[in-house]
Amino acid sequence: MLTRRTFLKYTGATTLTLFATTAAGQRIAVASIPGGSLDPASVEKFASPLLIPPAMPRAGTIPWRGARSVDYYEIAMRQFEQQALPPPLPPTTVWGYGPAGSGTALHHAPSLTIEATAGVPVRVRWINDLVDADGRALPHLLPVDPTLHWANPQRLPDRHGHRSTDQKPDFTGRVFVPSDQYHDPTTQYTTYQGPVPIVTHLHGADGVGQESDGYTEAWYLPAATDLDPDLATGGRWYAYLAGLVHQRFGVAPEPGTQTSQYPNDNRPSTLWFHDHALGMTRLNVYAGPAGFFLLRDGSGGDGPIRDARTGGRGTLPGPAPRRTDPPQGRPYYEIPIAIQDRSFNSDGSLFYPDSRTFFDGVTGPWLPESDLSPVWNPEFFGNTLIVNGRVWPHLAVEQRRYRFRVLNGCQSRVLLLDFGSIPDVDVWQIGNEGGLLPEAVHVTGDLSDRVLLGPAERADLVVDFTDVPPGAWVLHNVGPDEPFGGGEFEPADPQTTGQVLQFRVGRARTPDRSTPPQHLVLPEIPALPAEERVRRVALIEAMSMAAEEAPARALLGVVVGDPARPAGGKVFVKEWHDEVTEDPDRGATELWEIYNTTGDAHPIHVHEVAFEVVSRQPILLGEPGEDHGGAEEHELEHIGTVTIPPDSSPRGPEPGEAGRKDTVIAYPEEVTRIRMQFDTAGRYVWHCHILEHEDHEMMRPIQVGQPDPDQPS
Ligand SMILES: [Cu+2]
Repeated sequence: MLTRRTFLKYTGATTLTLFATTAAGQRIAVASIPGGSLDPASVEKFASPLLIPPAMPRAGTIPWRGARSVDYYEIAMRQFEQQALPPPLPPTTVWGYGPAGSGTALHHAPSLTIEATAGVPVRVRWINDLVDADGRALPHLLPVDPTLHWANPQRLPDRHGHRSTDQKPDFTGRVFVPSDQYHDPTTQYTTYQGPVPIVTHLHGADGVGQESDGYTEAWYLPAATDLDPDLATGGRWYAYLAGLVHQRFGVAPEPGTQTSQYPNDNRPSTLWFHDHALGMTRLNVYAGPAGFFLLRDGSGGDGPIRDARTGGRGTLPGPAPRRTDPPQGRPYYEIPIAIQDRSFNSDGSLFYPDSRTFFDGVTGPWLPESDLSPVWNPEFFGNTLIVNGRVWPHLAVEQRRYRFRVLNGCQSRVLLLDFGSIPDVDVWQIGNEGGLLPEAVHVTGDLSDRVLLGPAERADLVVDFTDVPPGAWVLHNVGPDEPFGGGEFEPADPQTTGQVLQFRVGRARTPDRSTPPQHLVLPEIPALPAEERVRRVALIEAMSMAAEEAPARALLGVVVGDPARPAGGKVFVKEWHDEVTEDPDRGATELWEIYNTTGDAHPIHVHEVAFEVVSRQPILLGEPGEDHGGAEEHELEHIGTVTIPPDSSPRGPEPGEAGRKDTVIAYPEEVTRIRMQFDTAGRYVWHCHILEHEDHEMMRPIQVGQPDPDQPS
């Protein structure tokens, strides 16, 4: 038997308030998902039109060696109000990205789309403009738990008395209280109320330099007028990476900003950008900042696509919004669709839990009296779905083909999109995170009308409404309102999170010249070189020693020894601050075996690469044996073993996982194998994209090539 300390099994603790158990032991939904004071059932559905984000205006172009020029953007993150809920419900205060020169007129959450061209680098000056009208720093919209390994701009000391950013503060001798009860810093501590650390990562940027990747410890505060001089204005890696930007691109460091240059060397694909600050990504992203970054080839397309009927050029549905479009826009047949989950209060404000009690009813004691953080929740499921920033919108479509680039931008939620209630719709998946698939996958023919998307995954879909009768039809979500494990589960509440978007189908107004997806011949994708080494890593969930069935942290680790041998491989926990263990040589191709020892599926994302999904295989989990050999080199516990049963065999990737990906679902009690080539030297990360997990601390550094002697230790 496994002890709770070693391998976690979710037992439904997250859903005690939601489900009752029948006599036969089956769970049945009894209530909607808890959330803010706004009852999601009271929100009128499909009242607002879907916002199709226009293209982000450039600040200019810059001559650049080798390339024709660089597309240059200045993008500020600001706080503003947005009508996320349908009127007359009140607007919501959110954060979002927008052009720095336009106030907040062009700000939105998610933001306007960056349109990029392969081979033409994009340079962005990202500005932390979370300040009020007088330039004073704004506090976070949401409760920041100060007990995680997080940005920590106050440099609160750790348990060794060491004062630094990017560490886990020690609150010995103090007790957690909500901010409105906080009055005595010698005996109490509370949520962080100071200026907000941010750093932007372009998710899916392959071959990006470390100086531009948005390293999680390279956050920065706004250049506010009232900054406390005791605060660090940037994270541990901020100055070093800003120095590299200066060297490589000639852009001098400037407080409150981050300059990134994306080479756009990867295949045409659907990328997105979002915040990545250490230990607070879940909160920063929930507040709104995210946007699409669409990379196209030099002709505005996706590489050489042919029509099998003629052998000539094939065409995908379009156009998408362009920078040159008139302000009122045009008819668009290529539309990005970001699906996110949020809960609201009746005043329109975003709801996010301000206490761990919300998650599983545990009432403490909290750190430092136990191992439980007072505010962090192990997962979060919003009780509404927003699409491109609006709750349950509608989209008027014609009886023709559309291209939808769908992003799961949720916190913890795995989506299982279901087209099954749209009569005679024909759906094909043509791409994923890494660009077009080698061949189109027939979703309505071969995949039971369903598309599975873990957090941060993308699906490029051609949806053909040609034969759909005029009328209003709903795209459903039948994924779970709780952690996804890949097996049987209760689908999302059909009244709320079970609905995504309504299509209002009308007659075609223009001829459809796009190639029917069954006739598409998509570009070949060269296979990666054979791997030079196999690296074994682990996904781990640590349970609290203080409370029953209460997850305390999500973690990564390493596996030592070959799990295919009878003795199995030993699993060791690695925390964020532990020495780097994932250290590929520059240019090396590696096969990573990701051993999931937890009870849930985790969407695993690796920065800087586009990988191949190779296979998955069941594993057996075991308790640590008597032999602790090998433990000396790993400071933390040997928490268990993983073994590949001799009678099991690997299975290949799912149809939508062909080609290249940057995020992959690792199922419980399985090893997931991915192959990737690390082309660019520097410091990056790999992590779970369940944002609550990533923050505490299911994330580890990657060091590609030799570390620079000048880089932070
Ligand atoms: Cu996870």
